[in-house]
Amino acid sequence: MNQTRHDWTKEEILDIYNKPLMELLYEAATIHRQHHDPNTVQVSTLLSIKTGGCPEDCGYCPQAARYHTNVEGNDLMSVQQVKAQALRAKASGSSRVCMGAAWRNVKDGPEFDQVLEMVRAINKLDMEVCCTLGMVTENQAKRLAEAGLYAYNHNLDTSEEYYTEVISTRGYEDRLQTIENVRKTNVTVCSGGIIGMGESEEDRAGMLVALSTLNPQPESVPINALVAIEGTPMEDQKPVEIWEMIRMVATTRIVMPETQVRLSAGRTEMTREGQALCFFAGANSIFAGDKLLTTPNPDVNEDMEMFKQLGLIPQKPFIKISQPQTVEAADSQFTSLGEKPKWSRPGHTIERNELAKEKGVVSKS
Ligand code: SAM
Ligand code: DTB
Ligand code: SF4
Repeated sequence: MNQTRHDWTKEEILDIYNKPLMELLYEAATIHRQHHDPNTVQVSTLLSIKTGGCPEDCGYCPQAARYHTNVEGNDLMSVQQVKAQALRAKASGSSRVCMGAAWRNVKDGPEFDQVLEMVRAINKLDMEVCCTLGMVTENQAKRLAEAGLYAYNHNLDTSEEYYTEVISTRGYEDRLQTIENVRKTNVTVCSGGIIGMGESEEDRAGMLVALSTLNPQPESVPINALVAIEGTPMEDQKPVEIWEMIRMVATTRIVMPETQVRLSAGRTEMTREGQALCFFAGANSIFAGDKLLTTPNPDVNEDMEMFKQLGLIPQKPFIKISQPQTVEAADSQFTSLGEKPKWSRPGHTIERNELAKEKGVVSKS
């Protein structure tokens, strides 16, 4: 059995990524079988609990307030609404709910307290709860853990070098710091990225170096194909080819043998055969439900039909790590610190992000 390594180099990863496809598939599938049941796939449902109006300038994101996309912003959902959606997700076969908020970072206060109640409510439904709320402090991560959070998603998105071409409102080190803060708790780490943003193969390998050299490696790594959204700086990016996705999934599987590799955004553009090759190459997790956060995803019935065709079975919750205990707010050991951490603001200018911002203003006038 392959040992998990934390010293992968970019050159080694590039060599893997560029292997003849049959060799790459064989190697990835072999490693996959050593560490996982190849017929089981973890199924998560995304829930956008706070949509749009985000102050960040992530060049791929339809929820950034500065771009002129068709996303309609919403206030934070209520705990009751979230619970109802989670029950629906459970009934359709999901073992995990991932709640996303269009925030730069979590701010202590009533909205965060409400999110903690959502975590409590979903954990009590015996489902894995994941949150993706932007940057968090150690205290905030501890409060999420205490409420019963199972996973925290915080993507590195790309290589450190290419990051500055995508986002100017925060630095790579902020992302790493948040992952470190989550690691100080028992909450598992979910961190991955996006392909198809104009990055090079070196950047893809660079992102996998950054993820695989974390110790421990993330328990879950989502690989997203860019969903190119009109109005964002990346609206004209050409679609990711299925072969790139297969290579990226296989390489991720080889360098992070124990992690759950999630075939994430972009599945509406993939055929069943293409997805089957991704599962063969080591993907063992998907987002189900007809919506990701703001964009379409395959219908859940279609996915269940695909599972049946491929002989795949949805993974039960808490197979890898046992269910966390929920501590009620009244019994919490932690208080809100009202911290104002100094997350960085690199402030470099990304021309295409600036252009996208202006384009909307011009077309409106
Ligand atoms: N605001 C929080 C943050 O940025 O961490 C959480 C929500 S954010 C939408 C979560 C992730 O969704 C991003 O890190 C990015 O990887 C992914 N994402 C956003 N827009 C996307 C797009 N158009 N295509 C593919 N992935 C996307
Ligand atoms: C992840 O890596 N992909 C998900 C989840 N984590 C939060 C989000 C994909 C979003 C795609 C664009 C949208 O629907 O807005
Ligand atoms: Fe905001 Fe997250 Fe979108 Fe960036 S990816 S603009 S932080 S919601």
